[in-house]
Amino acid sequence: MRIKRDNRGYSDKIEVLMIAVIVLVVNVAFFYVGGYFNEKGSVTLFPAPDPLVRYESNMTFEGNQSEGNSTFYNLTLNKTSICYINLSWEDEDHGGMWENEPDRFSLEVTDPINETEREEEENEIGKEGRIEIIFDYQPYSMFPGNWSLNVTLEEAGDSWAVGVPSVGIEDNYCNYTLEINMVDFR
Ligand SMILES: [Ca+2]
Ligand SMILES: [Ca+2]
Ligand SMILES: [Ca+2]
Repeated sequence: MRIKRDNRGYSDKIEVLMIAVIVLVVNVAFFYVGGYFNEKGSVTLFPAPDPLVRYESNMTFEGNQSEGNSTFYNLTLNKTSICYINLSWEDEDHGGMWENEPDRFSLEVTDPINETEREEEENEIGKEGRIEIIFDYQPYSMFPGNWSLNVTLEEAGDSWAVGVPSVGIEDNYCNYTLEINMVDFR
């Protein structure tokens, strides 16, 4: 009987040891498989997906636009999650005696699925003018395709002599910069 009791005690110890080993193995397995506790406290067996990588590509065009006329751009752009289209211009400075009235541009952009956005702005006197149009497809992306852009100098305000309103210099044109910035997450 004693021997049997001793044996039973010994086998109980083995069972406890086995359980301890299993717990240790499971913990180590979790560590290597990448299991982790998420914020809610439940266990996930797979690691979180890699964060998306940001890809960027740019195009820049410069032009000299005559008053009342347009320049069209037909472009094939990359796959993009967000497309920023920026038109900027600086009205000519005719010197301290002259005040050059604002130039007013419009920018119209059509994407590959025929969505169109149009903005029209004039510069403050003596300052840079700017139009920004943003196409945001997040969390999706627009496939590579044809975009059309239309830059129009709607009006080029003329220069007038300060204090002599009837004396002017014609302003018939304006230089501009058109920038396209495509951002994609993959
Ligand atoms: Ca003019
Ligand atoms: Ca002007
Ligand atoms: Ca001008």
